[in-house]
Amino acid sequence: MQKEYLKLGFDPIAAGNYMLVVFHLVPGEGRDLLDAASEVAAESSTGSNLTIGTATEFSKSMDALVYKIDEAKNLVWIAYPVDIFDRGGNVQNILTYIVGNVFGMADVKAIKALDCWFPPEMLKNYDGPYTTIGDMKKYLGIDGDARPVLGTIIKPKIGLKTDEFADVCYRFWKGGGDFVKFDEPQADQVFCPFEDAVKAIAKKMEQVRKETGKNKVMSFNISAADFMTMQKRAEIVMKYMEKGSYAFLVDGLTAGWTAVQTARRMWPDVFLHFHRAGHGAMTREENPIGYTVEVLTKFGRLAGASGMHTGTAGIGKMAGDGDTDVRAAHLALDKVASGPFFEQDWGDMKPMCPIASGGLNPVLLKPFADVIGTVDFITTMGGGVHSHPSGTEKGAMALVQACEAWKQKIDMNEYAKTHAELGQAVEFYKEHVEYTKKYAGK
Ligand code: CAP
Ligand code: MG
Repeated sequence: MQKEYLKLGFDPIAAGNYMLVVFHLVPGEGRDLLDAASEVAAESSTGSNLTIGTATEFSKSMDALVYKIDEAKNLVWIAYPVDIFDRGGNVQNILTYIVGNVFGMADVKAIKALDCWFPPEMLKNYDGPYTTIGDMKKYLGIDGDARPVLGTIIKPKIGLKTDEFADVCYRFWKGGGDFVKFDEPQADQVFCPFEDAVKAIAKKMEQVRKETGKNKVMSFNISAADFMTMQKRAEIVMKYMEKGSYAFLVDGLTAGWTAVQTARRMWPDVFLHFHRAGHGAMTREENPIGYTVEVLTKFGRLAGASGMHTGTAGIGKMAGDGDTDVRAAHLALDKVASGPFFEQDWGDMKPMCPIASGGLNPVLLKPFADVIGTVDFITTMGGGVHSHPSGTEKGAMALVQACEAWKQKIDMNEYAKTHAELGQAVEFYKEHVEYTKKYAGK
């Protein structure tokens, strides 16, 4: 037991200048909850497994403090002095403390960060989003239109050659879709070199803009092996594409938080799209070690992503609990929003928009839009558009029609009777997607 790190009853919010974390914690062999909690507080702040002789009065003032526990639920509340964090607004540094070594400690059998809270004075030191979905909607000319941004992901996930890739983008935009994204592994592959893809997409975007009179957006994955290459790819996009017509996608967990913040700081006026591939290892309900979707989403906003995948509220293909995803979406968007334990006031930090993706199709737009409680999100349907029986363009039209029906509060099945592409989608997805059945009937 490291008593130095225990201060039950202490009020860190009144004291000010503490970031708070609630952990679910199962002690290791021979440890009780308070004991294990003190070890976690030590390891995730100033200490080690032994009381060190080199500690000073000042260093002890930087100790993380266990200020509350709930034995029955295996919960511990730990307060972190904000001065221990890198003062360069560095998200990676915070995570290295609170979800770093503690995951590997023998003193704990399970540990999961369930929620966190940032004090107002701390928020000022982090970038937060600069470009928002509001800017994107303005560019798309839909800022007055109470609806989400309608998007797709190029599928197959990988393997299309340059012109094939650009053609799928064109067909989705021609069908009325707003937004296309690279799939998360699409980068600079031999069969679809990055610069060639950008040039081909730029041409197709120009063509569809002439044909439809509408602006469109493309989210290019600039994740790369190093920042110099990330920068090169970003510069290629900026060379060929009109400002506003592109977003930068970063695979935030596999490329890393520094990649996310580098993109945010180098190109603040470009929509920064945080794809969270790999998050399941930390966030899945059944994982005893990790952090929640809410915690991940809070750090995405702190780091300055303009939009982040936050799940489909249990309506799509990915595992995930509906309430969690809805909470995460509002933690991303709202000025004040509740996580599982804390209410976070983001002050004047701009909103980050939820990006809903994963097994969605036009039939699922309404149930998702109804449950998420905002129109400020981007929906990206990959399989749910490119598997439409009449192809991508009709798949996009079905998505647009599903959105029109939803906006006008017309029953989708009614609307489908006079909108063939949606009609086909309803029939097809009801047949081929198990979880769509229960929505197709309504
Ligand atoms: C969805 C997707 C997304 C995941 C991400 C995929 O494709 O492109 O990357 O949904 O999950 O590769 O599976 P579909 P999340 O539309 O074809 O399902 O948004 O939960 O991070
Ligand atoms: Mg994907």
